[in-house]
Amino acid sequence: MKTFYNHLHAQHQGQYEMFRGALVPCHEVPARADHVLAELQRRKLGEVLAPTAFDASALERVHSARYLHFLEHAWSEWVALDPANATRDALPSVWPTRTLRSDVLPDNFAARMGLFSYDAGTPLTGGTWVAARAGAECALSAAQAVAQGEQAAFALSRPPGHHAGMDFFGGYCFLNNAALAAEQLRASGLERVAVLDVDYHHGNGTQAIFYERPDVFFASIHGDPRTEYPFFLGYADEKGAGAGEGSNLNLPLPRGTGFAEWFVALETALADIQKFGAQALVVSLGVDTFAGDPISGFKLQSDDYLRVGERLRRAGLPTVLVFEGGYAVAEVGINAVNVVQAFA
Ligand code: SP5
Ligand code: ZN
Repeated sequence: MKTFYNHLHAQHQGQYEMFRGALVPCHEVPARADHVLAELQRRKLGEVLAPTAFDASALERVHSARYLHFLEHAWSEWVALDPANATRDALPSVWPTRTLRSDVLPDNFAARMGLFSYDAGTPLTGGTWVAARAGAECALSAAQAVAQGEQAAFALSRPPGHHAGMDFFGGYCFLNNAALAAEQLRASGLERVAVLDVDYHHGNGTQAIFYERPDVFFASIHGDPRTEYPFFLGYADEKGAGAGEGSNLNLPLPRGTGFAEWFVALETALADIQKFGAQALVVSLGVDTFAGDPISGFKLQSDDYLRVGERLRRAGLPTVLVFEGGYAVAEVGINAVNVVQAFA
C-alpha cells in the first residue's frame, strides 16, 4: 500500500497542554509519526511518497475561509503581541460559550483563539500551519490515489484531525484530514462515502462536518463521552439531522473495554456502512485504543490490530487509512503498522 508521509510534521511541536490547572508535556509529539514511519520501512510495506500540492479550494470543502486565514496567520499575530512569545506555545483561555456571541470576529487575538477552538489542550506553534497543511495534503493525496484505482492508501501524518471542525481546532487537531479525504473522494465522483472512526476518542469534528449530509456516513467506536474526552458529543442518540438523518452512528463503550467487545462494535459499524451502500471508506485510524495508552481506557493488544486490518480489508471497499491518535509512543508504530500490514 502507498503511504503519503508528511515530511513537515515535526514543524508542529507543542511543548505543553493544560491539565488539572498545570501545563504538562504534550502527548501528541513528533516521535509518534517517526515510529510509524520507521516500522513501515522496517517491514518494507510499500512506497513512501511525499504528498502532492492542493490549492485552498480542497481545504475549503471542509473548513471556512476565515478559519483557514486565522490558522495561517495566527503565529505571526501571536509573536507580534510580544517578541518573547516566540519561545512559547499559544493556547486559548476564553471561549464564546452559551449566551455569548460567536458571530462577531473580534480584533483581539486571545478572543479569536477562543472563537476558533474548544479546549486548552491544543497548543498552536510556529510550524503548526505548515505541518497541518502538508498533513491535509497527505490525506487528499491518499484519497486521490484511491479514487484513481488504488485499493488502499495510508496518510501518515500529524497533527491528527478528527476533533477539528469546520471552523475550530481542539483535541490536538487543526485540519480534519479524514473529512478532507472523504470530500476528495466525493469530488472525484463517488456518490456515497463512509468515515469509520476507530480512535479512542469520539471524532466530534468529523461528525459535526457531516451531520446533515446524506452522502457521507459517519460511524465511530469510542470511549463513552460521559467519562471520556471530548465529553460533549459522541452519544448513541446522535443519528444525523435533516437530510443526514440516519447517516450517523455512535457506538460508545465503557472504559476498560477489551478487544472482544470492541470487535462486536466494529462488526456493527461495518454492517451499517454496508447497508448505507458506501463506495469507499475513510478510516480515522487512532491506535489510542491500545491497553498501554497513557490517556485512554480500552484494552486492545498489539496483535489485535492485525485482526482489525484483516477485517477492514474484508469490507472490500477502496479505503483511505488516516493516522489519528495513539500516545504509547514506543508501541504506536507497531500498532498502526499492524493494521496497515494486515490490510495490505
Ligand atoms: C486525536 C486525539 O486522540 N486527541 C485526544 C485529545 C485528548 N485531549 C485530552 C486529554 C487529556 C488527558 N490528560 C491526561 C494527562 C495525564 N498525564
Ligand atoms: Zn484519540
